Amino acid sequence: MNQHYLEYAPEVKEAMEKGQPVVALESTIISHGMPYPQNLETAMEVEDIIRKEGAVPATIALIDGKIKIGMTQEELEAFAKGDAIEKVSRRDFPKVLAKKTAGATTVAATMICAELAGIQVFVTGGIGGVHRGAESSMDISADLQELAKTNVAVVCAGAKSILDIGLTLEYLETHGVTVIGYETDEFPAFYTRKSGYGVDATGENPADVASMLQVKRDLGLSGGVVIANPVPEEAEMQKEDVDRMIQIALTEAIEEGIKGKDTTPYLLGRLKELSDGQTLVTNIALVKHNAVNGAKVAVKLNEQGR
Ligand code: PSU
Ligand code: MN
Repeated sequence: MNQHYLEYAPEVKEAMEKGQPVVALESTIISHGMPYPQNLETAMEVEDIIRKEGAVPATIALIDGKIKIGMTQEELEAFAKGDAIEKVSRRDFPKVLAKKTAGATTVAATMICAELAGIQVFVTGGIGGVHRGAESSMDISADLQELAKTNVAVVCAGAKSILDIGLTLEYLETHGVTVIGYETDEFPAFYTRKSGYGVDATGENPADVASMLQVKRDLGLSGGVVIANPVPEEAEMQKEDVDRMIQIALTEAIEEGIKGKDTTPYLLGRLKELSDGQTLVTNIALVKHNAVNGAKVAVKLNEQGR
């Protein structure tokens, strides 16, 4: 692999040289997942949470022909404000890097970059999945393919019910992706703590989660792991409210002819409007909570790996 595509922020480089735990973060959530200025505030707060837990954050993006492993304050601001920032998944690397444009990395793309950089733990909000109606649209997020093959543990709050959660879990099972519930035996549904679906294993605490990741590493089992961490109770939404708004947003998306990579940002934006901003408040709370627990896991994994 040509390491010259990778450009490390000084903080990240130093941490890696010293063998300290590093946690990857995505940039699509900044450019396409949340509005300004909440996106910028959240990105900075999440980085600080990770530092407080004793790990080093590396927010990942494609800028000027390079894969940035750790972004500067100016870059974070540009990605938060920018409207010319492309949403980058696996298929977009050749174009965006060769043409030296700016790209925000999705879960799939961030996993690719994290693996190239040797980062084992990645914190985000929610993963993409099998969309409802995928029988006809064939809309299955590239995030799932990436989890099937790329060796990074993804800490998230489960999958939103804009997706078909049952089919998403079937897909992960088929591809051998372990789904760990963080202190829960139920797969969380992003805005709510419960989905009605179980997980493959419960991680009782950070060390317990890290020990499962360690076994996977020892055996050389390739592919990702989902660490599903439910939204904190105080920030959880009512299932009936979420279901009702999702129905409206999905119907509108079909009416408006929204397709492909525009679907997820469109639905997130509409849910925020329909909920008078409540989905955004919940989204921010769950990302921060993921940062706390993801960093704890990265710290334990780093200790065990020594
Ligand atoms: N879920 C969110 N916020 C987000 C995303 C998902 O709550 O910003 C982003 C992530 O970057 C994820 C991507 O990888 O959407 C999935 O998009 P798609 O469904 O087009 O694969
Ligand atoms: Mn899609």
